[in-house]
Amino acid sequence: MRATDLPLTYNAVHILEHNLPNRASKTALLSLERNLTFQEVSDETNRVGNALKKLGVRMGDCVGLLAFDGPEWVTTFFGTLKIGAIHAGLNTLLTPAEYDYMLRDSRMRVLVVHDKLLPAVQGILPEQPFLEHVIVIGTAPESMMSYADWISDASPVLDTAPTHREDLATLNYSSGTTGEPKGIPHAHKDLVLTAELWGKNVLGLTENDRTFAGAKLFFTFGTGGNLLFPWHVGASCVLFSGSPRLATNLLEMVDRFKPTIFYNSPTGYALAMAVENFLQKYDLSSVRLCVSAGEALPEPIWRQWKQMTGLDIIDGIGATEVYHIFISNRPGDIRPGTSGKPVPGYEVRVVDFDFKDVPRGETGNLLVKGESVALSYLHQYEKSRKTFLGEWLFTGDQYYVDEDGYYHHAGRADDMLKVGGIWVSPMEVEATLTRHPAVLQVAVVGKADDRQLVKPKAFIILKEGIFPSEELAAQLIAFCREHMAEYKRPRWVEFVKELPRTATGKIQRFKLRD
Ligand code: 3UK
Repeated sequence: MRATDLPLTYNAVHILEHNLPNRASKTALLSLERNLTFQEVSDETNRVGNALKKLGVRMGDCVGLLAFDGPEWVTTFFGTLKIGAIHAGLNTLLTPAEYDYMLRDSRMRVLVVHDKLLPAVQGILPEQPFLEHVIVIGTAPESMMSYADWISDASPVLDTAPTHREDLATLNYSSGTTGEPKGIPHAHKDLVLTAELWGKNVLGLTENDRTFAGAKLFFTFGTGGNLLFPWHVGASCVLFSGSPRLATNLLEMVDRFKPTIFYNSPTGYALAMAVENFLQKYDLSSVRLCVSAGEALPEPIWRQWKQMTGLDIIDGIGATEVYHIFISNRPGDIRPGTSGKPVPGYEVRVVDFDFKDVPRGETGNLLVKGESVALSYLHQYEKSRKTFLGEWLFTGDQYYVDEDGYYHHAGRADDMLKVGGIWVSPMEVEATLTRHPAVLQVAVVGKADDRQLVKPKAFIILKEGIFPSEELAAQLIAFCREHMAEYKRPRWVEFVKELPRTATGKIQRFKLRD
């Protein structure tokens, strides 16, 4: 599929509404709160769209959504798109200062917020220069309107705004590892393109599938994987309003709602396997395929999951700038420990800092080109110029390609270390340490030694019942000597209780550098 295959006037609400002629009464969405058919989602979406219009929202205006995954998230999302407004999906784990930045930066006019998340924004609401209305999912305080009241007398009939396929549909803020959050705008076409190119063509979703994700809908990994892609093929999704950080929450959802496709982060898979006797306690037999993204999936985790559950994990690298996954393993063609091969519809290059292609096997910077790539960041000219290089997106990732054409992630350009003049991927050191039986989680960063030469340092969380000691630290370093080129070994080991992570689970190595 090419963008030009879409009609010029195209609105991504089609991903929902194409199901109405033949699947109106099929359950589209399952959740602990309520289940909805495609018809019910569509009716409520129209009510939201009409209610937004009544507030004065017009094409091109921004509507923010700060909510847990559930029916209202979905109807607000599609209601916003259908009237041609721009949806801003806000991460539910941020601080008031970050929300303040996003509300201003996006020029948000309406915010739909879950009652439980209201405290995180209440303090910054009075000072907002652009925000006009706040709608509360759940119980609204005196001064605000509840979602239920808001849509109660709105009509379930609504015409679709005549959006251009290149009109903006969504805005996501990428937490990143450094600096201000970056607003990443995507067009209506990007949503359906990724659904077709990866969801249908690579993952092989069919209408018989039922998806479930540890990744939340505010993250494009979740919006795509657990909403747009299943609905693009007429499949159903399972939404969970609770925290994915507790592995038992996710396992219970799988046991109860019987999804066929399960998306999670590598950390999520590791945490699930750390739950004692999880296979005896939870029935995972409905699942036919697992997906991992957000960070590289280490080969040992892939193998252990396969050994314990019999299930394959499809690891693919995606980015908010691309909307979704653009290099991926695929069913029947998996090379554990790699990101797989470029997704048809995308082109990738691995280049040096002069933008010359590096020879196969050598590590370089990953560039990607494809029709779902955003055009720029919002209000960030300098960062945009460094990232959106004409047709090519500079991902900031380091990759090498093996002799069989599989793409191996070798860390972020910004996390890579030069040790004795040679590149060391902190992630490779981490992967090695993770194979040691005492290690639960690990992060490796560069630290300057007494001669101001950078060497790797490991921050390690030990498994339960194992305690820090100098002997153990020495053993771990010896383990690295044994399993890697010697220069890559960490020179220091620090045992910690926690590692700093972004809201989407990526280790924030910059916070560990001093
Ligand atoms: C890293 C990976 C190795 C990589 C995302 C799937 O993660 C997503 O988007 P973000 O904008 O981050 C992008 C960056 O994360 N990364 C993601 N996946 C992998 N590294 N292996 C992977 N499988 O550094 C990339 O540049 O938060 C993932 C779908 C949609 C997404 N937005």
